[in-house]
Amino acid sequence: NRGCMGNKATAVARLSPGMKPKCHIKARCEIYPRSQIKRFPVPDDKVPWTTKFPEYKPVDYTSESILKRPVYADPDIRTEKVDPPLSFNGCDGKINRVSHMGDYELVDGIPRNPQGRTGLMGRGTLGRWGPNHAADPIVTRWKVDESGKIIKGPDGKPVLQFVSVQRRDNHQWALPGGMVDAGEVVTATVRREFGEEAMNSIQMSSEEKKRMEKELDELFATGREIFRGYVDDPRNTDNSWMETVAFNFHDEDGSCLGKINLCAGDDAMNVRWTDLSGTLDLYASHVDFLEEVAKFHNASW
Ligand code: RP5
Repeated sequence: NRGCMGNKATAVARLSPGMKPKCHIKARCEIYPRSQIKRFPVPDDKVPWTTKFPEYKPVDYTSESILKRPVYADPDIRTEKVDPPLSFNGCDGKINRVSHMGDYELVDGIPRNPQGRTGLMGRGTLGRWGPNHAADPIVTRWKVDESGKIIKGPDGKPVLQFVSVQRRDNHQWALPGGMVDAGEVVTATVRREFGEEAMNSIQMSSEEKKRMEKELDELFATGREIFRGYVDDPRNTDNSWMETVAFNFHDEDGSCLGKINLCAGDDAMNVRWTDLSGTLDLYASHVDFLEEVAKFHNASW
């Protein structure tokens, strides 16, 4: 049953033309995030499951905090009998286990990363077996000088700016995205996460929150889907991985964003406007989404 409640993430990978899924790199980072666990090294040519790799012995790691079963985490299906079994490639009530990349394989009942080997099995710090769904807002405006004239980049094209946050867990700059809550639609996730991470809505009074919701209405009314699929996230494992839907909310004349007060909150320690450019170094595969945004607006890259 694909008719998941809430999250309308579906099984179709909608990569824009020319945006081929790349071989994952960050999902093979040497040391697994927030641990001292070393991944089994996987050379580029051994990433696809279809390539034989008899010496492959991935490290088995699921963090203590995930094994303690916070609300968003699945049971350990390798050690516990789960009845009824988790509905992989389908939905468990409000939990969406459908991949944007199409059906994923199950090996001995355990999902297998559709992008290939990562050097680590288990769930690492991810809660779900299989896809862990997120959503990312890409809020953009043109960069202007004091007189309001749009500034051009070295390639002569106008420069776009986007709202970036500095992640508290690894201090890397990233899009202010986050996990889709059970039953939540992705369009609600992007708006909620933007509020929490880039406007610090969690610390607002109900009055301030109401005002913020109004300010965000206009900006979030027209979003364009930029990317839907696998994220090359350093937390990915052979059995659990991140997927996202990224939307671009563009304020052409700066009128919506003029009213918005950026303030870091929740998992973000800093927030700022950052110029789009091919030299950006961002968390996971966020740079790839921004390149698409630059192309769409014919902006400097
Ligand atoms: C990335 O992790 C997604 O693109 C999204 O930005 C983020 C969601 O995870 P948390 O920020 O909630 O840790 O893969």
